[in-house]
Amino acid sequence: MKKIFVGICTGIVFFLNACSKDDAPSSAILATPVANPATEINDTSFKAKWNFVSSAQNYLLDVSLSRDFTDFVTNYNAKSVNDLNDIVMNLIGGTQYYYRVRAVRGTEISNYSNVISVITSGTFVNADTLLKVKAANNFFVGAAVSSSRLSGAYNTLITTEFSSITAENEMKMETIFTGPGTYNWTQADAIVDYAIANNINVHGHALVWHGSVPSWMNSYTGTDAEFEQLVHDYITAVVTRYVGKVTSWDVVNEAINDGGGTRNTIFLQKMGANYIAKCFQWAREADPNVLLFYNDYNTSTDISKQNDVYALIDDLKTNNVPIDGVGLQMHIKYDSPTKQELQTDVDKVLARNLKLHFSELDVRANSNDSQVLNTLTPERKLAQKMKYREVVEVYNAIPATYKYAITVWGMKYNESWILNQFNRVDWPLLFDNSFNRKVTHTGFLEGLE
Ligand code: 9MR
Repeated sequence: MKKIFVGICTGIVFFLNACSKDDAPSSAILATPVANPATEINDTSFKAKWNFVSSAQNYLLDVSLSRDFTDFVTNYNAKSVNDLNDIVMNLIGGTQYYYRVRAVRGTEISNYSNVISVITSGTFVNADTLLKVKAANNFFVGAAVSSSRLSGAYNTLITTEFSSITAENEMKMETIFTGPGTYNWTQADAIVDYAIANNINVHGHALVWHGSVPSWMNSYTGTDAEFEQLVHDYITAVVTRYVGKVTSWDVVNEAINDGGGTRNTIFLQKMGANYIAKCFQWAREADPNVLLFYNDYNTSTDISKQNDVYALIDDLKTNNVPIDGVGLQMHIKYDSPTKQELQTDVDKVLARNLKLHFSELDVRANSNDSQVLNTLTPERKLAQKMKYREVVEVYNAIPATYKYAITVWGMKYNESWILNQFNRVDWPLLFDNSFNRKVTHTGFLEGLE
């Protein structure tokens, strides 16, 4: 009896197996392709690219003028392509396009890939949506850049959206000052030359900052007078090299502590309390026309720090130290500072008859003291957008004579220092990882209305 039962069960399992084999697909599920940023972008064409999908026979490429693919470029509504790229032609110069791709195997069609944004070179049709155009000639709209990110889609974005650049790192002491009397100009020159070739302003960052002291200087064993001479020679060499090419410099960066008080840097220790004034003076001697800024962060919310920053600036002015402006870095959060806090801070700069630079703008959607998000919720996204808008509104409303630039601290989300600093995901900039404009960009534009 038991044997008969086992036999029947085995028969059933065999039967089921046989059925399922007949019904099963002949191979694995067709994977979704990954689209890559366009290359060879020019006025009327670009090369759309994507990754290989195993066992795909061809691909279907969509190219559209709208992100939701409601209006296709002629012949690009599921254009069949047998390669992993396609040169999309007969386009309009300076125009935003989007593409996506699907893989095909027989009658099977995969899901859509990610969407890639690309702007053809030339004059943008919808110029009013470009940051620098919208800001007219009232002030520069800047971006922090690096010498390795000046071509391809970076180049397209920089040259279409921005009128100014700042080296995020490569014009700092740690990069340039390789030893006593020796300098590495390679990256700094590349950035400045790029700006000149593209008619873009350069803001220099930063001559003296405790956060970028070369290790050989930190362990310097010479006298204090020799150390001071090194700093003098450094400032003179850097400013002199870029006379007529760099419009402005952050001369001293972050000299005041969080919570107030003079920051105890190597410069303070070796050169004394007067080091800040000396650095400004040396920069002025090297270039009589360059704009000289003091640059710092968190001054809108840390009121003790705010007081000490403006006390420092008052002291410089009282002593006729050449200072032209203040950089408020603006590494801020979706919910802080408030517009009023920001306005109060800004008014303190204007009251001192100094130019204002929002010099390192980014807006964290994850703030330290709130619940951390792993995906950006619609509510948080809106709050972040509104903070961008407020910041730009405040800046745009100041009198023209005080305006200089708003500089955004990077281009794409995934390249922001914020992600490393806080070791979590965030979306602090204007473009996503594929160079697509985000609502933060819209917030910036709305602030310019
Ligand atoms: O964004 C910069 C990051 O890539 C560097 O690792 C870091 C150290 O050089 O500096 C960051 O930029 C800072 C800027 O130079 C001064 N203000 C604070 C910025 C963020 O730390």
